Amino acid sequence: MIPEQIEHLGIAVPSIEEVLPFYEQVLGLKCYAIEEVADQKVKTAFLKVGEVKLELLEPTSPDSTVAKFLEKNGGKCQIHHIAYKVNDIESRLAELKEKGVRLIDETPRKGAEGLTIAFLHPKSSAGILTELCEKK
Ligand code: CMX
Repeated sequence: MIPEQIEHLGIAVPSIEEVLPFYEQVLGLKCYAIEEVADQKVKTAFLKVGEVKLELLEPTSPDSTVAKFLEKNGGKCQIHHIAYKVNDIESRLAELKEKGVRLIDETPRKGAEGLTIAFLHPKSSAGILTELCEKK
């Protein structure tokens, strides 16, 4: 499987509002979308750096996986996942499964920005939560 490019970096943050001034006023990036992903219990904010996006992830509930992740890391902002752009995500997942990679999503699902996504378990992806994304 050769990913086409990094689609986005997911960064867990306790509060989007508190960190946005760094990205917008210091780095000069522009937040072009804020979206709530209800089934993941997160609010997301997107900024573009060239072709790559940053996805700021704020938990909307204490039982969100992102809330758990933040709690485990002392409540500090931290890189949460890397998302790779792929084509034919179903075939990529089948290839990875064949190689013994543990999939969180056996079947792709809809994620933020209408992308079709699937996560690989960090225990099976060198300790970094890894997402595959396809724009269908
Ligand atoms: N990166 C690396 N490791 C992670 C991790 C992350 N983001 N999240 C959890 N882990 C590790 C934990 O540190 C833990 O490791 P140890 O056993 O060595 O302590 C292990 O994975 C299990 O962690 P846990 O706290 O028990 O968490 P869960 O098993 O309940 O969930 C995971 C972990 C990855 C399966 C879950 O977070 C998940 O399903 N993630 C995919 C969906 C997601 O992240 N959604 C939010 C973003 C949505 C979006 O981008 O729109």
